Amino acid sequence: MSDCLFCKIVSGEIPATIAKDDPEFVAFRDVNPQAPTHVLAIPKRHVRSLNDLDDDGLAGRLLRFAKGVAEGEGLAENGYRLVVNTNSDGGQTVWHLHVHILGGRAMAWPPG
Ligand code: DGP
Repeated sequence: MSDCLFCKIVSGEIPATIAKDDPEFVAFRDVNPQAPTHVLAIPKRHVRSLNDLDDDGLAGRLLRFAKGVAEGEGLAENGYRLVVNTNSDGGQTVWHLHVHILGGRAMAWPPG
């Protein structure tokens, strides 16, 4: 989608620090990290939000990809948190489905 920030990262038009890449998904470091490790995993195909996701297979593969990112970042043993902010109350600010992968410190609960 031409005016989507994350589609521009997928196309290389906007630079990002890539953590993991495969034909269907890419993961890159969040520009405003909220934890020692903060990576965003996205489908390369434009999906506006989790509310717009109609592909069960993609959902499963995205989670598996995110798990692989966490393993690659060395987070698997101590643990990590996946977050999918959805629409305004969820705090979504970029309108391309993304999974936050946060780790490197203990996470608080409940989230803010
Ligand atoms: P959310 O609020 O869940 O929609 O998260 C959007 C995240 O995207 C937020 O943590 C900051 C990050 N972000 C916004 N613009 C850029 C950018 O240009 N590059 C990178 N790497 N991350 C960005």
